[in-house]
Amino acid sequence: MKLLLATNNAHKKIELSGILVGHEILVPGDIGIEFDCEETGTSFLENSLLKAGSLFALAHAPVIADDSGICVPALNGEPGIFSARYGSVEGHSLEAGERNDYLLGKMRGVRDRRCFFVCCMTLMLDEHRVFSAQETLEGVLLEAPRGKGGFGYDPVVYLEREGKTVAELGAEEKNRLSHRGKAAAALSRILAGTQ
Ligand code: ITT
Repeated sequence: MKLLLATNNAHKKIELSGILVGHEILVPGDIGIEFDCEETGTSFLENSLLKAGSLFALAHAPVIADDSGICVPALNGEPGIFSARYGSVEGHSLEAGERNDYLLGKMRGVRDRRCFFVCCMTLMLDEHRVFSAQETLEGVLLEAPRGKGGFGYDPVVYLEREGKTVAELGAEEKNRLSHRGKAAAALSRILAGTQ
């Protein structure tokens, strides 16, 4: 099935295309739609529903939306739903590497280094057929980045069982373990049952 992904993040398209094999993942730009959804929700679920609903209103075709981020218990759950703009000040948005430095700066000297990624993914087949799945990936924050793969916070999140950061995983391995991979796998099962 053709699925329109409500994102401007090219990494999400790449990852999702590797997870939802057999489906064609398009982003708004692929079909000439300019998409910019204001993320005014107070949870990953609310923002995911907002993104799905606003793209569906423009495209009137099956849509998938992903709202994701990283939560750090020692920082009271920060950056959470604000992960994409963490550390940015009005008019100046940080690059991913700078954002990682900003997060590690906040964690300097903090012993509880637990963190977890969250992804809430919503599939909107039509206005009345809406499915959401939310998943996590748990890790610990390193003191310095490691690895070149993935995107965003991947180089600073270490997975103890794998003995690697998320940025040191192969693409397939990340998709198997990740918050996004697990949420998409749940929706893929729903898709298989609804076609
Ligand atoms: P769209 O809203 O256009 O989809 P975005 O990047 O702004 O793109 P989000 O609002 O969902 O998306 O913010 C997600 C941020 O959380 C993302 O920019 C990364 O900083 C971080 N993030 C989410 N998933 C991640 C992953 O798998 N690996 C590393 N960082 C991730």
